[in-house]
Amino acid sequence: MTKGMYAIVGLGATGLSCARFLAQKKMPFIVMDTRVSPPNLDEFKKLFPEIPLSLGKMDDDLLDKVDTIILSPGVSLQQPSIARQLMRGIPVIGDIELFALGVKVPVIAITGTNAKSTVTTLVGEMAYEAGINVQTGGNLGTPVLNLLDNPETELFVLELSSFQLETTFSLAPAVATVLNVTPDHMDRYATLADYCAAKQHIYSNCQVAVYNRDDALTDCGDQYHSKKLSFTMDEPGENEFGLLKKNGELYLAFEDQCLLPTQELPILGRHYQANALASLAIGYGYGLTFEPMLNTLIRFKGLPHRCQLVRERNGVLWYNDSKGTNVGAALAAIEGLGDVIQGRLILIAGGVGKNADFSPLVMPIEKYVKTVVLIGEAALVLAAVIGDRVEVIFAKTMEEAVGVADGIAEPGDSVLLSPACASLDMFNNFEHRGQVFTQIVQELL
Ligand code: UMA
Repeated sequence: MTKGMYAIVGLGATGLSCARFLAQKKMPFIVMDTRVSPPNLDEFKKLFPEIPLSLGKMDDDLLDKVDTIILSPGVSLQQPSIARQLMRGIPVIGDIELFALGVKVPVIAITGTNAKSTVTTLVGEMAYEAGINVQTGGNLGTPVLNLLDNPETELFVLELSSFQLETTFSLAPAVATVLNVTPDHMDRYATLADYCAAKQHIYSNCQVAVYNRDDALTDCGDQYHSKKLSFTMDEPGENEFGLLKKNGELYLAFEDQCLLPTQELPILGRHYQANALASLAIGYGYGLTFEPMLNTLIRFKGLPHRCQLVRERNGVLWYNDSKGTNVGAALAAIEGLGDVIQGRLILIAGGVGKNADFSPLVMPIEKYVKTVVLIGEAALVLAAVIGDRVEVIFAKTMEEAVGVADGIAEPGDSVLLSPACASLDMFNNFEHRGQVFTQIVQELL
């Protein structure tokens, strides 16, 4: 086999972007996917009819012949065939590493268990408002290698997952942040410490590290010698963004300087205040001025499927938080909304449980939720954890779940889809789950 041969493992969005990138650079490669029919098969065959393709399993004989593996984030480094190549000393890198080796302009890198898509989008919009030619992408949806083509770009703002960070070595972000760490993907990590270490890897080689003072797992200590900024939901200290009370009003603040009354934020809830503070800290760390950042915060309407208000009907608000794919995200949504609505919540939850410990949900459910409607594979596990603290009702489909919630909700209540689980047992992905929910809710008479 040709020297310098790459194997792209995975033919999802990442794999296809890597194939395009290597082909453009005239680097030799083969492609492998354990699925018989991966999502981009037809497009790949059309674009690269000559490239060898191995489907349906990991082909160890083929992997033995390549010099570098480019691993898609959905495949674990512990997958036996990949672990075997690592033992043989074969480099295993990801698309972010290829990007890092090619990128010529600054990068802001954002990770965290939750809120990373919202904060990535906010920081991107803040930079745009400040007149910078900026592109956002990564785990957010657009593979990073698809962003590299535009020579006008002055700044990249990337959402990075722990999976992507595990195969990244050369990225040197201008600003890096871990927004929060709560258990997720426990089917991929042996311990929370492993998951946290993968996330903290984002700080290596960064110039400014932004951490969350309220979450010790986000703090990298002094090991990277970078400048440090932080955010907190408390009063801010030195080099810190936080909340300050002045004349009875609560403000987003930097050190002792009040910046914006929280009342002027268009999205309700403490979780959004935290996102706003994190985004301000990141933007400030990059050198943005306050004016464009605050303008962005005032007009930002939020992302689809993240605590998105879908409909108000007969005094009941319906929220789609389908992106709540883990316990921490559902917790933020329940507490964030529970604190500000008049009545109680009816929570629709369940799906693929990913071996999660659901017990942190129990207290907020008891405090804010009237009834939990459970769907999907994890329904029984969730029901066992909730016990008889609140009413629990099982539903087989989203349609049934919405119908049940509709029958229970009274004026002032809110219905929240925040599953605390992945969607793949009943839907194509979290977007599909959110779309199905939204459509059913909008069709309610
Ligand atoms: N898969 C196989 N066999 C293979 C390759 C993949 O079974 O040989 C499976 C994986 O186990 C996974 C699915 O295929 O269930 C998709 O994996 P992938 O690596 O091909 O995914 P991509 O389509 O390349 O999408 C990835 C990210 N997905 C994952 O990390 C699982 C997308 O994040 C990201 O937007 C995209 O790259 C572009 O960067 C999604 C995600 O769910 C939103 N991320 C997780 C999260 O946010 O919690 C980490």
